[in-house]
Amino acid sequence: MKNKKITIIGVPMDLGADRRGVDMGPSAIRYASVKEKLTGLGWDVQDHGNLMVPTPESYDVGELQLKYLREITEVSKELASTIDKVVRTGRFPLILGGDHSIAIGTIAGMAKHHKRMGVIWFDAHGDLNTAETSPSGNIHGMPLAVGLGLGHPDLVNIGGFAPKIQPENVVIIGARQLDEGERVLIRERGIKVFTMHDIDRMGMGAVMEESLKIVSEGTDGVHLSLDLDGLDPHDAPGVGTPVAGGITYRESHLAMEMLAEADLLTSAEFVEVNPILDHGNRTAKAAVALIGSVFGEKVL
Ligand code: 6HN
Ligand code: MN
Ligand code: MN
Ligand code: MN
Repeated sequence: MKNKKITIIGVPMDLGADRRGVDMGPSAIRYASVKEKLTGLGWDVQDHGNLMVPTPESYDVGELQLKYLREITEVSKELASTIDKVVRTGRFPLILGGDHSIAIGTIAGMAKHHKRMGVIWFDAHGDLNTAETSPSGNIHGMPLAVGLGLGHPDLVNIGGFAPKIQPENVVIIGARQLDEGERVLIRERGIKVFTMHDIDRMGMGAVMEESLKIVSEGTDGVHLSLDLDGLDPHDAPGVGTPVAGGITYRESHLAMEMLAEADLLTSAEFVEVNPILDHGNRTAKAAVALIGSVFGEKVL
């Protein structure tokens, strides 16, 4: 992050999840002063505004194992090309969601610029489902699989090439709810997962040291995809699919600070903030605090 120029892109996407409200995530994060936070840290911040996302009530859900596939595909393409343009101007893309299906577009856009991209997937979930394994048909449970080239061809082939990322360059941190098909995929592809069990045993410091190695070795860029439900629901109650027993506020800050020190990131997204389910915008405030840490905020 040499030139300290960021472009914020909001994606008010809620077609990938069952519960409405996550489309207000970008507004909640802006309201929690994300721009002021970054400006205060010396970044040149441009806000691209929000992409247009269709309203679910005015569209047909389509295939039940791939809800709103058509609309999500269109928004993903738009996001990928927006990110491509931002990167071409030498700016760091910071994407605000919206549900986690937006990572399909983010990864597609970034993979155009990074042949071997490392990915840090901070999440209670694996997001490694396909239509065949998904218990819900919700595409927000599928974006990491799509990046790996698995899933519906309309999603997998966005940008005209696949796969976008390789399993050996991916690390999942904070997992505590995986579906059976996801477990199989993790074993088959050898994806490194630090579950809550691992975080408890090793401590977040050691988990991050190993994670940074995995995403940096042989790669030419690193994307951070941070689902706020990776945090404990006590610290981030405003998410659609909360799972008890998550990463603490302090652990998550340590992770972000270690990422900042490593200076590896080439893009970042913060997703799944749902203000309707939140208490006093706490989850959006946590997102902004984490954004501060990952972009260089220090106590001393
Ligand atoms: N997220 N594994 C569940 C599913 O429906 O596929 C939950 C997915 C949650 C996705 O939180 O980004
Ligand atoms: Mn909407
Ligand atoms: Mn999640
Ligand atoms: Mn997720």
